[in-house]
Amino acid sequence: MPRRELEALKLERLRHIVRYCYENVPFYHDRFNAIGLRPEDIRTLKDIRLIPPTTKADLRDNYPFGLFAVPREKVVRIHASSGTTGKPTVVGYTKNDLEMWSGVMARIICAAGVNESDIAQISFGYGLFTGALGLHYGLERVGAAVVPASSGNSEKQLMLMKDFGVTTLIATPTYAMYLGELAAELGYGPEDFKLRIGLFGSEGCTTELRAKIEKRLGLFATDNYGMSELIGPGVSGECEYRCGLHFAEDHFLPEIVDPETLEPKDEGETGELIVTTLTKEAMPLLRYRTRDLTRITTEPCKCGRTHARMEKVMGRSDDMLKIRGVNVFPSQIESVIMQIPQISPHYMLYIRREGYHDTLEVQVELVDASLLDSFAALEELTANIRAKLRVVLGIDAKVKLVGPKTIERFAGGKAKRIVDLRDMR
Ligand code: DLL
Repeated sequence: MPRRELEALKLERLRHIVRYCYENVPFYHDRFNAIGLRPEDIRTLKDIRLIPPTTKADLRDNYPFGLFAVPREKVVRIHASSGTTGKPTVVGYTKNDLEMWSGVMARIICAAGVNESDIAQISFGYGLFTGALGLHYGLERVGAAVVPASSGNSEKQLMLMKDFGVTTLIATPTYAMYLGELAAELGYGPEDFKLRIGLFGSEGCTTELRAKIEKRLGLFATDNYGMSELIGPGVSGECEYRCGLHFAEDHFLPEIVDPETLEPKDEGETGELIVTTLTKEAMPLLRYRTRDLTRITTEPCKCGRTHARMEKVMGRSDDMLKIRGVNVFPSQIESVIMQIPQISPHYMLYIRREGYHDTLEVQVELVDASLLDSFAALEELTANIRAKLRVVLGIDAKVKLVGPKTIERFAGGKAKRIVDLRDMR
């Protein structure tokens, strides 16, 4: 679609969704009223700035279904991702939302070169995580044969890939690299597989790491981006030229702002991505702060697509970490630590990459040194903290107990509790 038409479509959809939110979501109704904003005040795309941003905290405050714009009977799917506290961030879909989702996914899948002759193995975990089902329905829409392998059981993954002649791998880049390593260990080379395309996403990946994965597995990989709150994967994805991720602008309206002042950034400048869902029915969001840092260009792409392109995510404006594809907030860890009387509120997090596997170590400090004398008591406490972390984070962490007053206090400064030792290359 020529950009001029696209801009007109975006405005029409924006005006519709603003009114829809105002009329159907009490949260937005109250928010607008509180500042005297009326849906009809949004006359141009720029007027979007009059609307206060929506944040993860707003989702948390309205947990679980408070932001739904439709009656419960219209919701046909519910997903969730980790929130900053123990409670997940919830998202609902109507039938139309699922149609739209598989549509935007199908675009990314086609843009990567996948078609109905492909056999696609989905090695994202099936479950509340949006990655697996998002890709699943998109691939079926395109006509590829889906192998819903889910994550884990890596030797079997390789066996399926080899025996079924899988041509397309869907995974996080880290897991794809892990599979490549394991294949080499088991004596397989790229020639043992029929892989040709990889669709990777859900976490960042440097060009260097991607090149390594491509070589090991013998495929061509594209990056795709999304987040549960907005829909899941499907928000943007690379075409065969891999010069930015085409944004599904007819469904998701992007803005780039300064994360501190929220002032708009010019095209091409780096800042935080804010997204308004233009067509979602069950849980539309106005100006959602993604916390992802990137920049956007509307320059034409060699592929002919007119949708704007965003650069690979360059970082976050908050402290969220992706560990083995799972979103982890230090505040979640803190909430667990605070509940345990035998340990102090001081902690350190060490994230390492062992081979191609991310590990999280939580170092906590004992309040009472006498506990150090009892191995059994230490073991029990460690196991207890690990179990609690597992419930809240959804992944296993290593827990290391250290003596009282041994963890740095960061007096006067901003605490630097996270040590990310991963070499992303
Ligand atoms: O990760 C959705 C998804 C699944 C996207 C599968 C692509 C493929 P969440 O679990 O809610 O959703 O995590 C969203 O992950 O705000 C980014 O920080 C990060 N992220 C997602 N895709 C990419 C990417 C899914 N391609 C958060 N590159 C987002 C870098 C990414 N970071």
